[in-house]
Amino acid sequence: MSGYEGPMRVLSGIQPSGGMHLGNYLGAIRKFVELQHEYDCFYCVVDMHAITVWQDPAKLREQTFHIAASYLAAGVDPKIAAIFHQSAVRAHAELAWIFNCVARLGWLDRMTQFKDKAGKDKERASVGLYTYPVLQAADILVYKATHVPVGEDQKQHLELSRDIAGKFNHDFKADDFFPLPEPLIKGPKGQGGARIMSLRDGTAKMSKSDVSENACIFLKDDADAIARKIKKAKTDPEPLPSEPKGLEGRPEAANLVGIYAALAGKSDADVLAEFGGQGFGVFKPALAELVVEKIAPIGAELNRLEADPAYLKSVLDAGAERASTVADKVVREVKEIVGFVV
Ligand code: ATP
Ligand code: LTN
Repeated sequence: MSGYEGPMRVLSGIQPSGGMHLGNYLGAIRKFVELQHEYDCFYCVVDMHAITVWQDPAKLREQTFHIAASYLAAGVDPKIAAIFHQSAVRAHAELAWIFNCVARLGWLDRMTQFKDKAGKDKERASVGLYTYPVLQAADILVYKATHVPVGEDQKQHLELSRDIAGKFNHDFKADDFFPLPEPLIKGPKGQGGARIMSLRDGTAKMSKSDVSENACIFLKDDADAIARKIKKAKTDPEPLPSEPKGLEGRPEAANLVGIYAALAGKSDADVLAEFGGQGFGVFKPALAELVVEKIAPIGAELNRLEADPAYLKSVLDAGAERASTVADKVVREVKEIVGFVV
C-alpha cells in the first residue's frame, strides 16, 4: 500500500440485480461479517451499478431491500458497519466523474466483465456498463478504503481501482492521497469460496442472472428446494477421489467439494479424506444437509426482515448518513486537489 498512512477501511458492494445466492454468500457476505470486527466497514448496495443493464424500477427497489436484508440476515451489525445504498450518497457519482477523466480508454478496453456482459452486440451496451469499473473505483476510494472483500471475478476491477488511485496520486502530485486498495479474495481464515460455480455447469460461475433456476442456490431457498437442486446438480459417474489432485478435469465434482469445504470450514483435502471413494449418492445428501444447516437459518431471517421494509429503510438511511460524512470530506479534498473552486 506504498506509504499510505490513513486508517484501515473496508468497502464492498453487491448489485440489487437479483436474488442473493450461495456464491455471493461465500465469495462476499460471509467475509463482510468477519471483517466488521477488525476494520471500519462500509457495505453498499450498488443500485447505480445495477442500472448499467435494464432493471424494472419496482423490482430494483425491492431487490435493494433484499440485499440490505441479506447483509443483516448473514450477521452484519448495522451498529458496527455502515449499510447503505449507493444512490443515497452522492459523493460516489461526483468522484466517478472525476475518475472518468483519470482512467484511460485502453484500460477499460481490457475489462473482461464488460466483454462478457455486453455480449456480441457491444454497440447496444449502455455507456454506463463500459465505465462500470470507474464507478466501482469511486465506491472504494471515496472512503479511502484499503481493503475490499470480493469474489475472484472482481480481481481485474480491483486492479483498475489501484491504477486509478496511482494515476491520480501521480498526476496531481498528491503522494499517497489515495491508498492502493487490496482485494480480499480468499474465504474467512483462508478457506475456499472465492469462486462458486453453477450447479448445472462446473465451468460457469454461479450467477444471479443465470437463466436456469437449478444452477443457483438462493439464500431464500427452503430445505426442499436446496435438497432438490443438489440432487439434480450435474456430476460425473466416478466416485470422489481421496486427494484434491484427483479433482483435476472434474469441474462439477470440484465445485461440490469446494462448497462443502467452504461451509464446513475445512480444506478440500479434509473433505476428500472423509468422502474419498464414495459416490455422489452418499456425498450429495451429506452436502444438502450441510447447506440446509448453514443457509436455511439465514433464509428464515431474511424473510423476517423483508417483511419490515420500514426497518430496512431506517438502516439504509442511517448508513447513508454515516457514509456521507466520510465520503463528502474526501470529495471536497479531491475537488481542491483537482483545482475546482470549493
Ligand atoms: P450478476 O449475475 O448480476 O453479475 P453476481 O451474481 O455476479 O451478479 P454481483 O453483485 O456481481 O453478483 O457480486 C457480488 C459479490 O459476490 C462480488 O464480491 C462477487 O465477486 C461475489 N460473487 C458473485 N458470484 C460469485 C460466485 N459464483 N462465487 C464467489 N463469489 C461470487
Ligand atoms: N462489481 C462488483 C460490485 C461492486 C463492488 C463495488 C464490489 C460495485 N462496487 C465496490 C466491491 C467494491 C460485482 O460484484 N460485480
